[in-house]
Amino acid sequence: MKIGITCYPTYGGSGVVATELGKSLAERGHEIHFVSSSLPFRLSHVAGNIFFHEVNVQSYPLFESPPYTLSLTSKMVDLAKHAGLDILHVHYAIPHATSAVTARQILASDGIHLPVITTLHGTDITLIGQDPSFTPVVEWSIEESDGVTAVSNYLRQETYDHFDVEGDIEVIPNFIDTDRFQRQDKGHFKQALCPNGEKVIVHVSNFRPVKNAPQVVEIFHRVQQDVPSVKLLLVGDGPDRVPAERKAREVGVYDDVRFLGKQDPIEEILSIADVFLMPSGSETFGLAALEAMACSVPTVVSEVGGLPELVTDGETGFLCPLDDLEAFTDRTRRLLTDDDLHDSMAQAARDRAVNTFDIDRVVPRYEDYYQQVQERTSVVEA
Ligand code: GMT
Repeated sequence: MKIGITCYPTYGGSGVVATELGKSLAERGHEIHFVSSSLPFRLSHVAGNIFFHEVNVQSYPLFESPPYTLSLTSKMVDLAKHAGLDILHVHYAIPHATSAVTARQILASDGIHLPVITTLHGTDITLIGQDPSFTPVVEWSIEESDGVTAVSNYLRQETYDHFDVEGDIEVIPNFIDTDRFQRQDKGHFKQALCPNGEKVIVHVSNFRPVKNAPQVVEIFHRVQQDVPSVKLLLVGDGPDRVPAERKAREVGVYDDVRFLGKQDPIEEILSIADVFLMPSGSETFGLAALEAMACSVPTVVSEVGGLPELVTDGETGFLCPLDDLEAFTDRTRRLLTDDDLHDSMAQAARDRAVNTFDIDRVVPRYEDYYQQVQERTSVVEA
């Protein structure tokens, strides 16, 4: 199949999922055309059957901000005409689904059939999509898509609860390459960061307020009261990085916290982790927690959104009530001090990642879905 994929190119779960999906589909013999405002950050190599099409956003004195949605739509139309796409798969509804269904209509007026699949990822539904300035257009774009997928049952239900949407939504969870994401021997790295054999807590996010990064520092501070020999590694960057740094200074743990910034080889950092912390206020899936699980790291996460579909409480990690910092502290402390508990959860986390979320299990579900949508839309056309 010739498949167009649109996503945000920046550091964030939806872009990661879209890019890894495209790379995997290419390995399975499909021709993949990425359409994005810049090269997606996980698309470091371009294979023979992977193409990248940059959306050129035009500025003009009358535009307060350049109309990305329109430029994207035009690029989609152009690509579909010249590459002969079989399907266009867009990630994150705003504005990608809107551009895609508009492109489809423009193409239809030229007699070109292009089915559109929209994957809902998170705040396009749970937060920003519910703003009245977006809701009607999000609803329309979802209903007009030929196929819609959501990354968790939770997100599927949120969509029905908050939008006037009646069409089917297929749940296809996020996935992980468990060959790449597995625990590796990173003794030198561990020695460099933890010269006295300290335990390691890791948090990975884009440091948006929803990730509660300052809470991570507070939990670490509380854990350190009982487990002094522990370090905190914070990976990623975003608006809450400075507040998290401030918090670390305030509570006096700054010397034991390392801010590593945006990192690509996440699996190397996770390979020296003992616990992964994710106290998010909302999380439709929690891809970063899945990456940790694949690297045999037990996770301590908020019991919100789609996280209970990923983390099995007391087996692969712990679910804690939102904002209950004592619960987070207690579970983290237990994992750092009880080696048997830690090791059995580490193994169970890895098993769950491999048995349920491995890339080779999940990507064929997208292929099947593409097939279904193609068949269904061609029947409607006939
Ligand atoms: O929806 C967002 O906030 C952005 C999106 C992203 O691009 O990072 O994150 C969401 O999609 C990820 C991939 O499907 C999920 O793993 C994240 O849980 C989800 N983020 C939130 O729900 C906050």
